[in-house]
Amino acid sequence: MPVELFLDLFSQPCRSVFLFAKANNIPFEFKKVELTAGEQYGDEFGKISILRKVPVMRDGNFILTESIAILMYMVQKFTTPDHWYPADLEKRARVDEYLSWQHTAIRLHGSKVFWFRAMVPLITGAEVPKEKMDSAVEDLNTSLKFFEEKFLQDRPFITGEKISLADLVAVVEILQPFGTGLDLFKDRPKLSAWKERVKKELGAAAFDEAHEGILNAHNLPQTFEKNGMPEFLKSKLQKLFN
Ligand SMILES: N[C@@H](CCC(=O)N[C@@H](CS)C(=O)NCC(=O)O)C(=O)O
Repeated sequence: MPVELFLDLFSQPCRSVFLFAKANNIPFEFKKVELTAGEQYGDEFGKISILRKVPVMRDGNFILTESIAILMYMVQKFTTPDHWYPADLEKRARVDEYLSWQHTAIRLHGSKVFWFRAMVPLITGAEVPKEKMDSAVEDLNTSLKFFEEKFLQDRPFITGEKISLADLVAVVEILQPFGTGLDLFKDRPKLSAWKERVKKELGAAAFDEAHEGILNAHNLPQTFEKNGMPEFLKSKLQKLFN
């Protein structure tokens, strides 16, 4: 029986799990959890995870949350090529270093910029004040500078010549704020060339499939017109940014 992956491709960690499974020909059943419709708070999903976040993986009776844990589980379970999570001590440590850093850097700041540019105006009907927006973009720019100068340097990929989990997790996070029309690649030729290499390694078709929703984030208003604006998003917004 294939593993079941509970996903919404609007979510960065879901895209990393999805793309990893695709790139490694891991058979899986795609269980859609529509976040904008609040399906993560329904009874059905509550039986899968009381954390009420995606991604979640179910392999037989074994249920696993947290994208990084899911990726590492798949690495071992499906014995994927070494470069994803190298056995070499120092290379593996580089992957671990990036995966540990990114939560409170690119993920945090990129998500904030995504919310400020795409979600807040939809939920509140008002733009985020300029100083708040500028400060969020500045934090993201600082993280991207660290990404280029410390993690990528002049290598094709974070650990060297080959793609790893670190590149995968990085690219899906960077594309989240990019999806709001903020061209983060414009004056960053190194970052841009790296993104194209990562896309090629993951497979352009799967990459485009995974990012189709987020790269059309301008269609979110229509989604909410269809589904209505869920209450949970309003309270989530308050908790996140007040
Ligand atoms: N650390 C978790 C983060 C999971 C997470 O935050 N998922 C978000 C989407 S990106 C979610 O499901 N949000 C639903 C909600 O908070 O209502 C991971 O890497 O899997």
